Parts: sequence; C-alpha cells; structure tokens
Amino acid sequence: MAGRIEERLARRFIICDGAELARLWGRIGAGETEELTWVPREDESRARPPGFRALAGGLCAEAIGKLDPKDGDEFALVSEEGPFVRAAVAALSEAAPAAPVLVMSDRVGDDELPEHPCLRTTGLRTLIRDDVDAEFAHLGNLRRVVALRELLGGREKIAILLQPDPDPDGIAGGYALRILLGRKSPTAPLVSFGDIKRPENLAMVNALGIEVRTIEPDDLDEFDGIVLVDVQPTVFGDPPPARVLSVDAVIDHHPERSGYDAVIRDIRTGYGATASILTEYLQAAGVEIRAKVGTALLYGIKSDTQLLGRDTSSADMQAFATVHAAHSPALLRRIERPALPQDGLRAFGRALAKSHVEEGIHLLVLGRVREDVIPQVADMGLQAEGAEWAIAAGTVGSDLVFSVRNVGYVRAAGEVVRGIVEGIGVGGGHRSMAKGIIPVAAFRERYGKADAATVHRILLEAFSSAIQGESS
Ligand SMILES: [Mn+2]
Repeated sequence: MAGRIEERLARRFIICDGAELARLWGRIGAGETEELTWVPREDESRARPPGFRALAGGLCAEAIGKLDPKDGDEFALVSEEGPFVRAAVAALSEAAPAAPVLVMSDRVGDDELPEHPCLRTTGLRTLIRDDVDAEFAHLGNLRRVVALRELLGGREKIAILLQPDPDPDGIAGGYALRILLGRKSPTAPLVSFGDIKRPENLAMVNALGIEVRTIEPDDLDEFDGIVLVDVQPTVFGDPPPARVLSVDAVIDHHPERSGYDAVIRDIRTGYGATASILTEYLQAAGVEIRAKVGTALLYGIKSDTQLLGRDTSSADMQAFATVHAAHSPALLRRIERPALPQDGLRAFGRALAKSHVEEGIHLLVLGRVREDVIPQVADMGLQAEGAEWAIAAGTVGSDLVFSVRNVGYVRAAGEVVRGIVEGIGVGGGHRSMAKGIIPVAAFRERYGKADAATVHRILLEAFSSAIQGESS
C-alpha cells in the first residue's frame, strides 16, 4: 500500500452523569483507550472521581469539541436521566456527527432519544446484573456437582443407568457424568436394560469408543451406587424393578414423575437435552471439555433438539455453543457419516443407475444391505437435482426398511410414512426425516410379490399419492 499510514488507537470517550455513576465506572475499571469525563450534578459535591476530568463547560457541543474527537473514536453516555441523555446526544450530533454513541442507561428507553444514525442503548447495571445472575447459575450447577461428588465419592462401583435402547443424549450425559466424577468405566460403567438398536446410535458409541453394557435389573446388586441419566425410575416397567425405586441421583429433562426416591434430583423439564445440563456441570466445575466428550455432548444436544429446533431453550443454545467450541469435526463426521461398506456402495450404484426423479420423488431400491447404508443413501438421494423427497429402501433381515428425507418445506415426512405403513408395518419420524419398517412377508401378502421392481412400483405409488393427496 502506498502512502503514509497513521496508526492511532481509537479512543472511547466516557461521559458520566454525576459522581456516583463515574465512581461505578471507575470501580469496574477503565479500559486503556478510555477517556473518562463527568458532568457534576447540581446537588453533589464537586469532588473529582478518581481518573475523571470534568467536561469543561458542561454538557454542550463546545465542550465535546474540546475533547477533539477523531475519526474512529466512540462515545458512551452513562446516565439515568432522559434530559441529560437527550442533551448529550444533541451535543454529540453537532460536535461529532459521525461518532458512534453507546447510551448506557437502565431507565432511558430508545423511544425517548433523538434520532441518531449510529446509536445503541444498553443498561450498565443490567449488564452487571446479567453477569451476576449467570454466575449464580454457574454456582447452582457447582453446588450440584459438589453434592454428587460428596455422595458418590466413596462408592466402589456406580451404575450410570440409561434408558433401554439408549439414545445419544443419554449416552453423552452418562459419559460426561463419569468424567465429572473422575471415574473410568470399571468403577462407573454406563448400563442399560436394553441394547442400543438404532444404527446412528451404534455409530456414535463406535466412533467415540463408549461402551454401554446391557444388564438385567438383578445385576444392579453388584453396584453400591446408582445414578439415572436422561431417564427416571418409573420408566422401567409397571411396577419397575424394586432396586431402581430408590437411587442416588436422577439427572433428566423429561416431565417429572413421582413414585421413587432419589437423594439428588436435578430434573429440568425446560431443557431440550440432558446433555445441556451435564455441559453446565462440566463448565461450572471447571472440568476441561475435551474433544471426545465435547463431540458426544454436541451430538446429544443436536439429536434431542433436532438441531436446536423444537423444545430448545436458551440454555441448550448456550451449551451447544460451549461444546461446539470443544468438539472434533472429524469425530462428528464419523458419527453422522459412518463408513459405507463396499457392497452397500455397489447396491447404491446399481440403484442410482436405475433411478429417476419423478414428480420430485427420488426413490432408490437397494436390495439386501446393512441397515446403516439406508439412511445415508436417502441423504445422498436428496442431493439429486429436482428431488424434494428421497426414499431409500432395502431389505434387512426379514424386513423391508426405508428411510425418507425431504427438503423441509413440504409435508412432514413422519406423517407421510405413518400413512404408508398403516396396517402392515411401523414407522414415524419428524418433519424432514422418517423411517418405516414393513415385514417382507406382510408386503408380499398385500402386494403379491416383494421383488425390487414391485417394491419400487408400490412405494412410488404410495409416496406420490401420500405426498400429493393431502398436500392441498
Ligand atoms: Mn434426552
């Protein structure tokens, strides 16, 4: 670059209304580039607050001009009085019309201020108040952590019990709890009364190397501590096993249930994920969130809130931001995009060679494949030009399994799938993704055959009528 570049630090001129606010600013601590000025009030002593100089000549354009504001300098007006702020904005508009203005007032609202092209308002006390409240929230979390550690510190073996067929939120929450307790899996295993079934949840535990042990209720006898994460005891049957009716702790976000005892109970029904609660615990306790647990928690929050969609609180947003900064994108990719087996890719290739996008529907019939191939093919199918819906169908064991994706602004995928499987299978899902399972035998009984061509024809007919039929 040619020419002389003049380096100058932009200054901030702080103009305080009276000594009290000036002293408050002084206590918070002035920044290096801040020039502190104050306008003494009629009724107070003229004792100069430390570090401040009086605005010579009072609140007028001339006095502002004497500060010699340059391009890039900014102003803050600190006052609780409308007349002061209005006079100050007017004086600034005259003396330094281009200077940005930050009005710091807890009492004077935007609507009481004159027009200004570059002005923001916030309250000095409100800012401090919000930080104080946030710190008390951290302290509340720390209190939970201290209580959990005190209660469980001396135990030999603690069961971290998740719901049957554990989901990512429960797995992440349980894993984070173990880290918080400073334990490893031999003395604090994640346990469940039912296997992990969904392929994406298996992909999570495989990618992260987290073990979830399937146990029988009687196996709880070998533990001298039980903590439930993302679940409450009465979920485990009616009546539930006696051993789970009196536990050490329950950390959950589902609606609060009664009929059990827990020494520590932290149930936050306003939260979209238990992983958000555990994120707050780790933060409050000053435990470093490493990539593995950060990725687990991120995936837990993401999957329970459907990527911060419905049922998301600001606490979930905050927690998500925290774990996002800590997660490993490579690990997350391994969970969300598990490696496809070669035969799955070949089945995809064959299906792709035969497929067309018809009326916005891209249907891929894969034949016999590993189950986790199906949702990934559905994801890829949606990328075809003109596709508003992608359906991947494959045979897994004795079932016809299909995954459905859509672009999001069309009919809800879950509804469409429920309509299609009605009476012959099971299915459901959300707005933009869904899954259906129809036993091959039931399909054959209803449609005569279950070969690829028949599956293709029947599914295409069913989807086009389900999608078009009720879209009006
Ligand atoms: Mn959950």
